[in-house]
Amino acid sequence: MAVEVVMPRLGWNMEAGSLVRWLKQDGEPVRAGEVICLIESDKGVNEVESLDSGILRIPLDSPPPGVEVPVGTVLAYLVGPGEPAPFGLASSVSPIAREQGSPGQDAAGAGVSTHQATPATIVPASPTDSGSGDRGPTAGVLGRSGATEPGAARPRVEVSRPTPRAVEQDGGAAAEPGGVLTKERLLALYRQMVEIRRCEEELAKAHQRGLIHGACHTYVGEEAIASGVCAHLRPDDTVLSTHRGHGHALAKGVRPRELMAELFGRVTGCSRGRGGSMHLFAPEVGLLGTSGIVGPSILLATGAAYTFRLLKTDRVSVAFFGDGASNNGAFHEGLNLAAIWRLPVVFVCENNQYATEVPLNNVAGNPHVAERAVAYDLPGVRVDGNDVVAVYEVAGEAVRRARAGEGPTLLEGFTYRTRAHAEGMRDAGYRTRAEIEEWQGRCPIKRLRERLIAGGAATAGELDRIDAEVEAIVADARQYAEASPWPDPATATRHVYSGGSDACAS
Ligand SMILES: Cc1ncc(C[n+]2csc(CCOP(=O)(O)OP(=O)(O)O)c2C)c(N)n1
Ligand SMILES: [Mg+2]
Repeated sequence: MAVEVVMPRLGWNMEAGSLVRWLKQDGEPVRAGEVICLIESDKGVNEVESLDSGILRIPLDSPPPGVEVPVGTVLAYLVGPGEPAPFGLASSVSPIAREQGSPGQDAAGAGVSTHQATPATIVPASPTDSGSGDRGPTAGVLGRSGATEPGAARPRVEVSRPTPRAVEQDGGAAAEPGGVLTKERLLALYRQMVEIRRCEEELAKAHQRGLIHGACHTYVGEEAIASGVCAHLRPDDTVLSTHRGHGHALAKGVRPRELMAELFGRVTGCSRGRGGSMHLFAPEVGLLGTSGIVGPSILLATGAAYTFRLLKTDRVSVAFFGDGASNNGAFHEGLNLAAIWRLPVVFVCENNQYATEVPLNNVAGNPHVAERAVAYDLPGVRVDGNDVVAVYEVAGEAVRRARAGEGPTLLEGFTYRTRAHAEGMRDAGYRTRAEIEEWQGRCPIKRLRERLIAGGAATAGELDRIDAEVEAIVADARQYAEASPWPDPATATRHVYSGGSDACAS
């Protein structure tokens, strides 16, 4: 099916832009992640990466270079081999104008390409690994630690909170959290990473069309870390995350529908459409929040761990943060406090080597973040953050330690984001295309896929089936998000203060 290539939104308030030139010719094959054209907007000239693979077909009536057209205008198509180009069907109406209307028509992302294989050591499934889909105890999720059932103390909530998927068991979760890596668990890790990737690609497309308001920092390339860590967590364990938090939310149990609806600003979103990309909350699955402020996830997770200690539970708290945050004072304060009180917290630094455009190597006396653990007398472990099996293994030990009362651990996942810092941002000048392409080749999904096939743990057909199932879930989520209602403007001041006070409504 032909995929539209549109005038992308580059910058949060860009309304129109013009083609500078195509970097691929009509009829040339394009690989997802390749730069296909240069676009000029009021922010300057940007390279634009394709989100799909296919053969580029540029209609004769495509807007020529230098002519300004609205964001969302169709510029070209990507078609499959032998597929005719749908010239003449192109709509020149900006999807921004269509926003209130019918759901989007986008095709979903490209297939998984081949890559070097590393044989895996696969542990056979034990008879007790029956595939029940149960991720652990759920009865206490809403009731433990005296937590208020979401909505209960807020009489004027417009929509009910979504059912936690860990409770609903929709097939996206492994059996008990953690444990020996059986085939079932490996497939669950694969599914989780594909789900994150496909959601991010769909969100990037929606952002390009101007359908997502505000910033959108994708997690493409880093999926192994959220997936490998959260696979050990129970629903009543908690996660605090960052501006790049979509993957953490999904891995902790937020469903694609609620994630997408939130980014589309709809009332069915996990934060009821009031938070957007950087303010995702789903306490019912243990997502205590993502945040646009760099650093506080470390302190908030330390606080959650202190609560778990005071309540005498065995719950575990996880802080995800970037390499940039490791130079924030919160890092020192959080790790020090957690160390002296031996709190049940796992600090997970996602070292993608840049803080926006600043290389960690330039701003850290010692860029090996895990080595800083020595200063607090904690275990510090650096792991290949693009190897989900390696992440799973080190995270398993860190979560075990925390749950057993042995104290905190600092994990550093060494990784890379293969898209721009945020959607629409220029992605040149501080890193090279060659570097990006090298890391695209280390894609954690491709790596696990090849490893599973080479090790005989799964067939290509089994993995293709998972891809197709996820594709359908993500397409459904996109339609659900677009079809969902906006929050009622009259309710804008609700939920600002705790207690559901109506005093703020006027
Ligand atoms: C306290 C604070 N300082 C600065 C910023 C601006 N800012 C937003 S994202 C970012 C880079 C963060 O880098 P890193 O922690 O490595 O996370 P990454 O974006 O690489 O995932 C910065 C500096 C901010 N949001 N909060
Ligand atoms: Mg970073």
